[in-house]
Amino acid sequence: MNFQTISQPINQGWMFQQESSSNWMDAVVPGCVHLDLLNHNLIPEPFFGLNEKEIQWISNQGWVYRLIFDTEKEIYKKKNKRLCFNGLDTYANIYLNGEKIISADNMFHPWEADVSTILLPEKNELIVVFRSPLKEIAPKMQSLGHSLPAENDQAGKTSPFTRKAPFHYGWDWGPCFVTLGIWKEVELVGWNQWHIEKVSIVTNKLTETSADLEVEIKLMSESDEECQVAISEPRSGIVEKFESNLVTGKNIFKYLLSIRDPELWWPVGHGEQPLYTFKIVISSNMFKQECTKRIGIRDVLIKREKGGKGESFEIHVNNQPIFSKGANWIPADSFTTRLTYKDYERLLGDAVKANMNTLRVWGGGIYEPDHFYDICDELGILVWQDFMFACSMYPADDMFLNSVKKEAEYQVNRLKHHPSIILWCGNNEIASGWLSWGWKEELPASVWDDYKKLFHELLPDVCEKVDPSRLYWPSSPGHDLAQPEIDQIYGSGDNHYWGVWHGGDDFDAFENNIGRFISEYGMQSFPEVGTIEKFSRKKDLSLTSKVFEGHQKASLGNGNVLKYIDEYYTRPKDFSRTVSLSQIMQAKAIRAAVEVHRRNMPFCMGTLYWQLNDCWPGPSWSSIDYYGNWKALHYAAKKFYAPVLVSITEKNGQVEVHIVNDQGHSISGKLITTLFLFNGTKIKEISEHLDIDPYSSSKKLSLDKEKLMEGNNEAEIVLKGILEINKISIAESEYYFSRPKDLKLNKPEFSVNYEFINERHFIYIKAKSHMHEVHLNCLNRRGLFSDNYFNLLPNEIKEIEFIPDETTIESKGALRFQIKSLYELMYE
Ligand code: BMA
Repeated sequence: MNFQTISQPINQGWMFQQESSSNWMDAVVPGCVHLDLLNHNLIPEPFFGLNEKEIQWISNQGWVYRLIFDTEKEIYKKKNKRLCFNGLDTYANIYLNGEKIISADNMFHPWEADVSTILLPEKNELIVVFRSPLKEIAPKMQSLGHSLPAENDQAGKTSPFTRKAPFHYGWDWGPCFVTLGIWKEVELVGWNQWHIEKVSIVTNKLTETSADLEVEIKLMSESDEECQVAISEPRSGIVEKFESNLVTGKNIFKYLLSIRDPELWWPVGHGEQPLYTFKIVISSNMFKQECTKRIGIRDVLIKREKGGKGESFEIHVNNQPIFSKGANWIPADSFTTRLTYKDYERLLGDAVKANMNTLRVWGGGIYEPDHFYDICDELGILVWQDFMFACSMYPADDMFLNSVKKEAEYQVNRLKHHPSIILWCGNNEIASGWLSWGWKEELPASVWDDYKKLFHELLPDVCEKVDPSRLYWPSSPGHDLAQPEIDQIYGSGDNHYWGVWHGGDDFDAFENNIGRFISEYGMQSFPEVGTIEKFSRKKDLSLTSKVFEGHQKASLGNGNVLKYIDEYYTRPKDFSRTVSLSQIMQAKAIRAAVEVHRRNMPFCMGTLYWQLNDCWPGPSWSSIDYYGNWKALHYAAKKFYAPVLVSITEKNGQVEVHIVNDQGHSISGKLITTLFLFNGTKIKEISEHLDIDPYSSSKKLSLDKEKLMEGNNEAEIVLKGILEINKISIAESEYYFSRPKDLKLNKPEFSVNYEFINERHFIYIKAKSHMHEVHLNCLNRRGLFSDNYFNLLPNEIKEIEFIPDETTIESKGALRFQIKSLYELMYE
């Protein structure tokens, strides 16, 4: 039996040229014009120096892509032939053999055309003519009479009018590269009598003993005929066969299936991630067609219960409240088409390595590719999914609304089977912008009516129709499903807290700005010197060089990083130390925030810092830089997001030790709280047996600070809390009573041993004196350390494993490590 539908990839052999030129050059599809020009050395490396500015001309031009291709015989024989562009960025007319078949204006959904009558067996000419997205919009804007806010847009503020990744136009952590191109795969699809358009599998009802699923198959047929539908799934043992009748036109088949004693999908840290892979085979007289769909079975609910100032915002998975720990995700490259599966695997793996269980796909980027969500399903990462609207007001004319409708329907349909996705969110910070950033005062009220049409009518309608199982949350931050009249309320819904960084507040301010779910807050740092060297010449390695400033996109800029360094640390003598210290400062800020949020569980049930990753090398709020290097913050996250946290704080003259347990089981252990002088002398030790409830946060110890100190100098004291089970430490934390710049740090003395055992690299550091913020760096190999940025007391020995990056080429010779601490950064 032959396959009913077959497809031919149309990605090889493309050429491109500037519109007015006649010089065809090889192109890579999927790709974009910037990368094609780079491949031909026609533009300089976009991230290097100030090259960003030099290549802005690209987006003002028209670009043409062309392919001559033969149709595969089997496809040509098919009665119906469809050409499908899975993604076009963005304004393009497409011609096949001289006939216009597609006119595209939205990068976020596929564009298809029936080419049955145009396609030739050989030498088809396919031409894609891209128009400049900037020039396209300029006349439209003029006729509007007012502009729409788009503060991050560095290319003429046209971005709100175009359904294209907002960050392409620049952001406060990324460059402006307004790309054009065929950014997703192209394929030719052929079939005869019938064709599967869509398959969806949803869980209708979930009880402890069974999961009731509904499989829906949408088919188009050109005849009435009998068919058989076979559905199988190995994990559950499902093997079912159904007899059906196809009718001419649209067919929707629905089948109810039940999985007995389903294995439930859980976020990482709370259980396993079993996935069920369904195979659906449809066969008629002469043909068959099959497809697969992988799902996870779980129940998800965002509990919004009234109380206090407003409503809670709690993620419940399988009736279990989950404290959400993670970060905001931005596109991992300015040119996303060159990202590989491995890039996604590494970044998402790094999120889990740092004990994260949630990522927010932020609305200024792209709807990520299928494998992003597949990997999240496999790793147990919960995904907060924004629609791609951020920090701008948007038009709502019929054409725009229709375009968004098509985009939203496509994306929700594409993604809804992923167990990892927990909610749909309309936009990033647009309600805030209108209500608090002065937009309301400057713009006509009709702009707010347009907002309503998009985020309170169109998008919730699509979600309700296509995926009623998830919450649609109109905007982040938000406190209500209705169009809001006031901006965020701390104590209701989700919050973005930017008093630290944008508002210049001290880190203590996190304590006074706790919400029910904090979906953004952050602190900038500089990426490591090796990363900066990739875009700078030696002479540019300074905070005030044009190149370094050119890579700093935030308005408060490098000065704000220095301001925070100055508040907590002593400013280093040179650039490289300042870079390292910026990371230590950033980690300190975010740790302060997360510990506050976790201590306040269950009032607060989620914390996502801004931002996990970068789209290019430069200063930003990320914890992992563009090249995948972990900043100090990412190492800190591994500790402050650990399932069990010891958190020490001061309040009203009391020193408090809190324990947070994110696990579903209770803990019986010993909390040992010890006050040390930096010279190693133990001033006091309090040891207590504790029973800690599952999913709990509680104050376990409260000590009068004055008594505790016994008159010792705060500047040379550290309080250490260790939670032990059977003499093994499961969580520990150190607390210093002064800001680092006021601590009495001495030049560290230590010895180091290196061992290579069973192909593994171990480093042992034995401290002879107190060492604060000890950090290791491997000088000739990329890799990760099992721990980094830690403190040691005299005579403490720390074992650290170095795990080299498998993908980098083995460098010759022994590994060389550099070990430094805060002292060397501030005083040498
Ligand atoms: C947030 C985000 C981004 C921005 C970040 C840092 O509010 O939504 O728009 O990059 O702040 O300013």
